[in-house]
Amino acid sequence: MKIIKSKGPEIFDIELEKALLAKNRSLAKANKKRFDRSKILAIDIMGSIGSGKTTLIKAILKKLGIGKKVAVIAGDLTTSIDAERIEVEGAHVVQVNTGKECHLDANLIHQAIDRLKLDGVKLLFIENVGNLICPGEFPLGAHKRLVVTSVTEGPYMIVKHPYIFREADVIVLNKIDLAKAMKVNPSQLQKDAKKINPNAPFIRINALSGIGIPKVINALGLKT
Ligand SMILES: Nc1nc2c(ncn2[C@@H]2O[C@H](COP(=O)(O)OP(=O)(O)O)[C@@H](O)[C@H]2O)c(=O)[nH]1
Ligand SMILES: [Mg+2]
Repeated sequence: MKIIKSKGPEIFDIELEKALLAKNRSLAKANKKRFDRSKILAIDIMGSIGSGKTTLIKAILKKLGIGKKVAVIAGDLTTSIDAERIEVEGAHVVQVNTGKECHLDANLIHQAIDRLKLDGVKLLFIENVGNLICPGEFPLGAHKRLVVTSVTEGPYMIVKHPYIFREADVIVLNKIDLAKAMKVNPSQLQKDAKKINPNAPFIRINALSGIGIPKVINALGLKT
């Protein structure tokens, strides 16, 4: 733990146990090798509770229309609601309940892979547990990490969570239909994101209506 002295209030900077993170990273590498062996593209979907992770996965599946060739691992504290919502799109879904854990980790994914019927599966979505803090530090072995944020989370969501947005390969701003009502300026959020992570495409979407979904599909390197 570092204590940062500044002119304002005292700031405590707590680092997670290094060994724990290193172990997770090495398991993540093993997961990635496993995906590569099976020629599966794995995508980790992160974001706050209610940002639209499940709705986005459903919208992508609808647009791609490749049903059973897609598998989804749905992380949730205690329920299987999202797994059931995604299953109706025809994907094979495995639910991972994390109890009190605020993120999935590479070991949980390793166990979930064993439960997945991977024959013929080309694409795997992993819906991470909903928050913008813990999942960033725990790569799962996915080839791409996407962060969904939404205008209903207010104007400071990106500046307050630089670590997870830095981790992202693709950043998605959802619920643009509600931007005016929320008095949130999508261009400002885009500027905030570009400052933290200039390389990640920033895509504005409405996951319910489908606006922007083709751009997300393109940014993830998926084919329609
Ligand atoms: N207005 C609007 N609502 C959305 C949009 N995307 C998702 N929602 C709604 O937001 C709520 C949370 O979405 P969900 O996908 O369950 O979020 P998750 O917790 O991140 O998986 C649901 O009621 C969705 O219907 C959007 O683009 N616009
Ligand atoms: Mg969800």
